[in-house]
Amino acid sequence: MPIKPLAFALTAVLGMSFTAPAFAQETREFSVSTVLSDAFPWGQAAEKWAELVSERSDGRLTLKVYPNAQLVSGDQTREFSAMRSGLIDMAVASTINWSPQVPELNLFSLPFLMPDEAAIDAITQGDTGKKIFAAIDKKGVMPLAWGENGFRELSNSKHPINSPADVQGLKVRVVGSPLFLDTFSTLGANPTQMSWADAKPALTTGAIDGQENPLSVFDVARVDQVGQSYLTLWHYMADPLIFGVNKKVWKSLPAADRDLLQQAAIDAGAWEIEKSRNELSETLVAIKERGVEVTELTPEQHQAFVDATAEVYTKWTPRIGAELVAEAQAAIAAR
Ligand code: X2X
Repeated sequence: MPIKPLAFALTAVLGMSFTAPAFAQETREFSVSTVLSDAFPWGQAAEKWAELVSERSDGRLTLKVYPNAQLVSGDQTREFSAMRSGLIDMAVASTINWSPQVPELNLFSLPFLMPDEAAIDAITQGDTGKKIFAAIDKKGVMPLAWGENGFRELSNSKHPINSPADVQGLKVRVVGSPLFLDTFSTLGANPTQMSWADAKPALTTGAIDGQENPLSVFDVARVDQVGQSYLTLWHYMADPLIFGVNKKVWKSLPAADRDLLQQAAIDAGAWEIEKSRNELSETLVAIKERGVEVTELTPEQHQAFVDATAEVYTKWTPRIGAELVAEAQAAIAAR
């Protein structure tokens, strides 16, 4: 009988709204999308967020983490759109994966913009970071806090890379924004865009020669086991992580829960940034111990890469916003 469940549902709804204010009692579960699992700092950031939210809400709010971009069938560049439309409630996401929908996020992918960790912080923790959050907000997702995937280093199966000439003709897997195609094409490589889910099989079969990812990803995903024997520490860019919430979900939350969620994201992000930075040197030792040949560039070798990729700025600065790029450069210079 259809009447019964309906009557039951109405009683439940009315009962709930009459017995107590909704914000005090309502138990809610939200989905959180990540690309990498909790074997990686990235997934750990999301789990930490979930843990803090559960603790601080006495179990009233649950964040359920769905790793491996499974909520978008592995297609990580669709995550932002899926969040905006409400298919995903929340995410801890790389700036790279959201950059197709939020052009300002390409800022972080400009080659050699950020020489060190202090430069990342100068952007994310300053006015530029606020402007970037405003751009995300304007595109339909509520940004709450920053985390970090890390400086992305270049690996390949063919030979050590010391100079742009060594990159010539290499088939390199890149992700996300077309900016990466420009960076690698400018260097004379043969870049191919594909998701992380497709990257490891392509490395295994030799369909591609190289990839770029932070040391933590190279290490945990055992990229050395799929023939990537050469790793160059060129620090050409770093992708921060962003904790974000679907706008409808955000608006549905009482102010106290919004504060709780945001503070937990800020705390989880700060925890993860510190942890992943602290683990870097140990990770590098582990990678070297597995026999990977690690190349550290001299200042002159590094500069050759900076010079060779300069034209990426010409094309991408107007797309990102000339003012935003200039402001980021000034913040970095003043760090
Ligand atoms: O796909 C990648 O390379 C990864 C896991 O680093 C991102 O999602 C940006």
